[in-house]
Amino acid sequence: MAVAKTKPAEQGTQERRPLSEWGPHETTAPEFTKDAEFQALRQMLLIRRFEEKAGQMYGMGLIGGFCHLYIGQEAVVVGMSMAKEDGDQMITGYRDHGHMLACGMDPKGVMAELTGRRDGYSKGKGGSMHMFSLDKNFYGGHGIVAAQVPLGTGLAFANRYRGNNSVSLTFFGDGAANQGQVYESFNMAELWKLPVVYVIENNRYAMGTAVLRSSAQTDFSKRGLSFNIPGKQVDGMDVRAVKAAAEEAMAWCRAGKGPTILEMMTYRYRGHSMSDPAKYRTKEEVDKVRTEQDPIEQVRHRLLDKKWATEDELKKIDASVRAIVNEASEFATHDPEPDPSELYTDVYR
Ligand SMILES: Cc1ncc(C[n+]2csc(CCOP(=O)(O)OP(=O)(O)O)c2C)c(N)n1
Ligand SMILES: [Mg+2]
Repeated sequence: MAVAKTKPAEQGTQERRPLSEWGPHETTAPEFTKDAEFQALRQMLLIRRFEEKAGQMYGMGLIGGFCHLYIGQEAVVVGMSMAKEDGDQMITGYRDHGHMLACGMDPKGVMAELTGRRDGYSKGKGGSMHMFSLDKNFYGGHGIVAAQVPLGTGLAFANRYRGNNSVSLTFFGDGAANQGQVYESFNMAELWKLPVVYVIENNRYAMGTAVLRSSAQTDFSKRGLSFNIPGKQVDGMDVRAVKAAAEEAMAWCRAGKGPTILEMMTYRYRGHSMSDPAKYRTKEEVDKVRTEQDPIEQVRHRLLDKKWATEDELKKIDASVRAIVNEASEFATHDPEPDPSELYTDVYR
């Protein structure tokens, strides 16, 4: 038997698709109507500005604990939510503020939870990774990598059982995709034809580990093949491509054909969390994605090119979004902390 001459980590970087070839299978996306472009712009801007503000507030010591920003990945959750129907659920991991906002949760309540205040979604006791809204069909917010995958599969089981025609949108990362419970979930979901779209947000890194160093099969859209679950790679930086793929996947689920996988090729601009100096990648790599693929810039350019908006109108939209975010941060810094008696409520044994 031949003996490997290189260390496992080095082997992992060889014979794999180099980063320069990184990209989705399909690169064309159907056009958006003018209304859809504006809707996508507003929603993505809300997430971007909210996250920038959360980053600043964290730096000022107003937010404590874990805080994982979604900046760069906005097109994924916004495109998915544009295809959503009333009753469809969303569930994700800890990089979750964008999902909450896309579900229509109140930015004030999300920000107040980040600052640990009493009007936060979990009464200030949960923080960044632990918020829920039954009202908006958002099921968290989970700090344990991949824990949301069986839970999201369970939501789909409930939909099937109740015959309500709703779909569970279950989001997780490229790192989470290597977890065992993901494959147990895939098996049951296909066996019982559960209406779940597994959205793998492939942002190329799991903490400081690049996908190419950690994953034997880096095409995550193929991860369901042995269970007969169809998958597709999607340009997760183009909100139009995301919405189109989401519609197709959700129609499949609603037709009773079972689960599907969408691998979103995306990128996070910030570190894994606020404490990550991101030394495992170059500034050039980040700058290249920002300048060539930014999801918000893509929409802005199309609106200007088609003369659907002027620079001035776009600035006004940005200002109105900033005003919503400023109002949320004002609220979150003036809202009182929870009463100490809250220490003894919502505790289960
Ligand atoms: C079961 C478990 N193992 C390890 C961790 C530590 N951890 C937190 S995030 C993370 C990386 C996950 O990366 P990915 O799934 O790609 O999501 P991303 O952070 O890129 O959004 C790890 C290993 C954890 N929270 N839970
Ligand atoms: Mg990742």
